[in-house]
Amino acid sequence: MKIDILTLFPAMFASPFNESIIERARTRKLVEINTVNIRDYALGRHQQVDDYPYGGGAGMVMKFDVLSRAIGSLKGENSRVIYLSPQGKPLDQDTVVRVARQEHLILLCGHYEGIDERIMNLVDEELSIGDYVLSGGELAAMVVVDAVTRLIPGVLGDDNSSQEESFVGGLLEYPHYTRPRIYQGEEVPETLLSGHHEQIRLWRKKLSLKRTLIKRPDLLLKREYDQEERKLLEEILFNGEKKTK
Ligand code: 9D3
Repeated sequence: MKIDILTLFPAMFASPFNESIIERARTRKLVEINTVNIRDYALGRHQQVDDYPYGGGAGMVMKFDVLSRAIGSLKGENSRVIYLSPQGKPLDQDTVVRVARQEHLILLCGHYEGIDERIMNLVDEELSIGDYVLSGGELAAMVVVDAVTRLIPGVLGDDNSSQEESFVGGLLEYPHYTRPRIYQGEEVPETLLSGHHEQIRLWRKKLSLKRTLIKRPDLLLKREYDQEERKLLEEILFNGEKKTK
């Protein structure tokens, strides 16, 4: 996977891409990430990247000709141009999975009041990372790169991909514990110490369901349930009592 990021602030990307999982994926050539300075495609003495809006009003607008040259120089057969914008579709894991299947991403970051609307003819997809106001598309692009990179085969190790699928669109994670077993009177749940793998599996599943019910009921509604999950949900909802029917 190759990812080109078009930005006026390439320096913002240095440290997030040089740490942890993304750094390792880059070193292992599983992903190639390039930041491209939009200003490199601006002409003239002043390398102007924005201009006053036609029709007047406050703020500046990023120039279409500059962005068009930039995108044109990067675009190939299998490129997907993604514009990070507050007006985009809010990012979710299904979108991340779909985007991660692409061969080449061009991520366009806006940073001014706006961008000349004609750019939309060169954009394949418009993504937001949520309903709050950022000062530019750069942090959003980093979020996309991070979420996508960890799905590239080999990045996390192979046993993770199946786990990923069962989690995605599903439930919140169960609670984790490690040593010490008791600290300041707080104990690790007994079941986890039992060594009964099946009991532990059911305990974890139940706590995933319970946690999702309490913290993210919206996720519970989106999901389908097998027999075992129905039984656990019943136990949660009816406080352990068996339904007599
Ligand atoms: C004066 C401009 N704003 C009116 C409220 C519109 C606006 C334009 C550009 C607000 C923020 C931005 C910069 N944000 C992004 O480029 C952005 C973003 C975001 O702000 N929130 C969530 N996802 C994204 S993706 C890109």
